[in-house]
Amino acid sequence: MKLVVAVVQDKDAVRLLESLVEKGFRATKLASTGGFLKEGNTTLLLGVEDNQVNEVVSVVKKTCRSREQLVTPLTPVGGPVDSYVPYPVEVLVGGAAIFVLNVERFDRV
Ligand code: 2BA
Repeated sequence: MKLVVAVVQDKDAVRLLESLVEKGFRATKLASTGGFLKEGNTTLLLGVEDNQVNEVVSVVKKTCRSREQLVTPLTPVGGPVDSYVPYPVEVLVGGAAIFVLNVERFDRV
């Protein structure tokens, strides 16, 4: 058995969850925050059989898409604030970051 952990954008999360549940997968949705942007994203946990991992990954790939996001850098601490102009920079946020972990034991009681 494997645990698939997928970090996705909030905008794709509901559609992704619907597609996965429609295909019979069990999933848990967690509210998470990206370490870099410090904005909300969604982490899905799915316990699946080894032979189902590829199907889950392909549903994620089909449902989630990359988006450009503007980020305004913070004012440098201790630096000259009056001459600092915080130009927004574009960051490409991926469709999903997917991790596949081995599950040692799974119980449902
Ligand atoms: P964030 O950490 O908020 O990152 C959002 C996007 O910012 C990233 O998109 C990437 O394009 C950029 N970024 C992240 N760290 C950066 C850095 N040190 N320098 C420059 N740009 C950086 P993605 O790579 O698609 O990641 C989207 C979200 O997936 C991340 O949100 C994070 O929550 C999660 N994630 C991605 N890789 C991860 C990893 N190796 N471990 C844990 N979570 C990860």
